[in-house]
Amino acid sequence: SILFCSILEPPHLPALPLIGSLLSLQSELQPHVLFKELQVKYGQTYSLMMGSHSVIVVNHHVHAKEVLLKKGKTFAGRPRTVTTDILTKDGKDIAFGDYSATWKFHRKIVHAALCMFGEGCASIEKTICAEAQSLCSVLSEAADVGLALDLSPELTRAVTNVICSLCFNSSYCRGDPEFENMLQYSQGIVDTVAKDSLVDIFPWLQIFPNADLRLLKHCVSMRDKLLQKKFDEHKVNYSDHVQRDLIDALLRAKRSAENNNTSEISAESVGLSDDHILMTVGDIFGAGVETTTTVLKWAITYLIHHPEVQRRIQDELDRTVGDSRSPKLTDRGSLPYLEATIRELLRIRPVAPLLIPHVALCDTSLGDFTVRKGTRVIINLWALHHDEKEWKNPERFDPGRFLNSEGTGLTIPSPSYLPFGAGLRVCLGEALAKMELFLFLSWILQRFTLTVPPGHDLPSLEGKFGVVLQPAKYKVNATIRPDWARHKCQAE
Ligand code: HEM
Ligand code: PLO
Repeated sequence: SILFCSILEPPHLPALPLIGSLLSLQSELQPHVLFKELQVKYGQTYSLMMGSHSVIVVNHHVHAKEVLLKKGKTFAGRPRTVTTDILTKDGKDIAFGDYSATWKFHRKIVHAALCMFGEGCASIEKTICAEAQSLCSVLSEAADVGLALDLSPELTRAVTNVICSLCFNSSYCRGDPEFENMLQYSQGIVDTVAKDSLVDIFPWLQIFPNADLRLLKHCVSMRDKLLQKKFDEHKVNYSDHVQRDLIDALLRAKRSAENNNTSEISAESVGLSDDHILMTVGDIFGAGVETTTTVLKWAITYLIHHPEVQRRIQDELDRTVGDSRSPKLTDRGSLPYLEATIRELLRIRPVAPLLIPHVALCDTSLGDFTVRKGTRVIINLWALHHDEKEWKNPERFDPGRFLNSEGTGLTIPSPSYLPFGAGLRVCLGEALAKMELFLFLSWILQRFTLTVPPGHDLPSLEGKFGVVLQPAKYKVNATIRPDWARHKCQAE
């Protein structure tokens, strides 16, 4: 018999100009929403050209898992883009660095360091709780005088200090000029790198304003100066015997690679330049701050929209923790509704709705489709998390989805749920992020009820797409809960 070698390509969008017109017809749609809508016409997996790059968009969990897990190594590449090259000195970091021996080595060291100073370490809980305390005292001062606050800078400082302690073994006070400076350049990077993906990934925005590129370069150089300063301080005080933080761990890995001449390790040490270490720390810092802060902001937004969810979390806290002490990590098991709320937040407003693009490292396939080496793959997590076949009424905020039928334990009701990605490129900070979200939210809700100031509209639930999906800015009233106020009086 004759074997036919058939090459099946995914359904292809017409040439670029049409996408441009599609977008101008529906200019309200953000990329993740547009990609979800295009399924109606082209199916769950389709391809399109962006400039000279062939791109596949995946909207269903079966193909998503084939890319991330089953063929994880084949699809572990990252594309190079104009702005991520500026941010990471041509991919010398983990998140935007292409798959290579150096990348693997870096990821391994950082993973081990995060285990040592993060998940597996009691002191990170202390650090988070100290920041929660300081955050709550700011809220308390505002509550006392009935002042409505934009919580964003306060949440950012709290989260930044946790990462500072992890990376640099240091922290910032309110109003510290170095911290204010950091707030500024970070926002500049988020605003412009966000558009970055748009340069290379979304061709209709290819006309990249030069002003943005200038701003990005300026902000990156401010960031690099700060990282360099911290790095130099660490080099001076370095000792092989004490590892205080992530920089020490990276320095130690570098030294031991340099002192070790076995061929395998010295080959790897090629990748341990100072620039690599700096860019890796920049990644952990940036990822650690922007993601967790964003989720906290979404949490507050949704809690304000859903006072009944807030009340139920508070009831759960009152029953299990009470008001004579603060929540701690060991309470996590007895606060399933709070955990379910965090899961629902990560579903309904995924931090990275399109993940970071993946790249096929060799000729391969996806389902029945042929995929050529170098093809970029966008996993539309937004489509997975809003798939009507998997989630009843996907735009409804309902933490109950993640509870079992008795409401006593947690479940994941659908395989179409990947807030941290999966496989070789899975998020490195998942455990840390979950600890922070749990502690910050439980501390806040034990003490306060959050509402919009009287006469204000509820904040918008529509996110702004970028390198992270950001909620709008708005002011919040924190009211001290009656029980907590009584408790405070007794304590005084
Ligand atoms: C990558 C989600 C917090 C460090 C990612 C990816 C997602 C994600 C979706 C991309 C996976 C892919 O491209 O396939 C989240 C969410 C967070 C969070 C939802 C908070 C709730 C953090 C934190 C850190 C971190 C706190 C650092 C301490 C990283 C790094 C990568 C990454 C380094 C790149 C991994 C790689 O490319 O190999 N994260 N993240 N993330 N995340 Fe997170
Ligand atoms: C955030 C701004 C920082 O100044 C630099 C930075 C580094 C790593 C990025 C992060 C930014 C945004 C969120 C990213 C993270 C790596 C993984 C994470 C993209 C740009 C996610 C959610 O995928």
